[in-house]
Amino acid sequence: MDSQIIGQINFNEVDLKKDIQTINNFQFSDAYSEFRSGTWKTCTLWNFSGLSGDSLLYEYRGVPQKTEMGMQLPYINQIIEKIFCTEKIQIVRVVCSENNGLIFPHRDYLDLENGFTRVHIPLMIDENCMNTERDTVFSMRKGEIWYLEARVIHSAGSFLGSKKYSLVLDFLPNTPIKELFKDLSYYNTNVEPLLIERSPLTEEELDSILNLKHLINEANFMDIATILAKVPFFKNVTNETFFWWLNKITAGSNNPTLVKKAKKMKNLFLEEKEELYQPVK
Ligand code: YCP
Ligand code: CO
Repeated sequence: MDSQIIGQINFNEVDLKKDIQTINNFQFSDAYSEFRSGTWKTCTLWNFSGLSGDSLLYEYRGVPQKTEMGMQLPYINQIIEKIFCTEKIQIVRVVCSENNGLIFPHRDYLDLENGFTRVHIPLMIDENCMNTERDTVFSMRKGEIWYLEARVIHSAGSFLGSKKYSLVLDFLPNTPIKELFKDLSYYNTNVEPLLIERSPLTEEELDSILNLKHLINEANFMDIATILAKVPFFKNVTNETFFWWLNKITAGSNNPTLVKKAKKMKNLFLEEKEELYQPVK
């Protein structure tokens, strides 16, 4: 796995709770909704413009401004400013997922020139919130500081009744991990990640998946894509199998519209073309 734990924070629970209560009342953005199923949403705390509505990612030169929402979270700002080299930060967001919400397997920064160095810090989470990276599944724990290797295929979901708030910091591209930290006492690469064991995919399960070609239509396409995207969290298959299955199922459906939809999805998630995004400048 290329993502790794790079540090740990012991939160002041009282102060964190106050900020989380504030976040609960935020109006989250629907940016990148093409990549999600169910509830997966973001709110932008720091960015180039200082405008909360400026919620798509883009590279810029200069220092980040706190948005209206960012300014309302004193404890989270204090933590970021104490631990990290803020001059290397470009964007800070909170990502929320709940109600079995998920982000489909994808690679990030495809629409950007260099991308970012991405750090995740879960603020509220439990072990039913999981991430995949290729053929590995893991759960981040509260307060862990993770380097997320977003350039390789990954996905995430919050299952059963679980809800996640994760602080996502995008630093300048190619920043060596140690150089993200202002206070190196938070840097620690010796914490074992919580890896999730999965059961093997049986023949019957695979047959059931491929037999969805008989059922798939334009009305249930996204539902079936959602079912497929959830399999790698629980069954021992690589997350990239999602694209292989969707291709096989749509090809077997004899509906060219569905084949096209599947191709479009793969193109957007793995091989993005520039014109699909119009970043706010
Ligand atoms: C992000 N990038 O970095 C989004 C998530 C895929 C594109 C969905 O938040
Ligand atoms: Co991503």
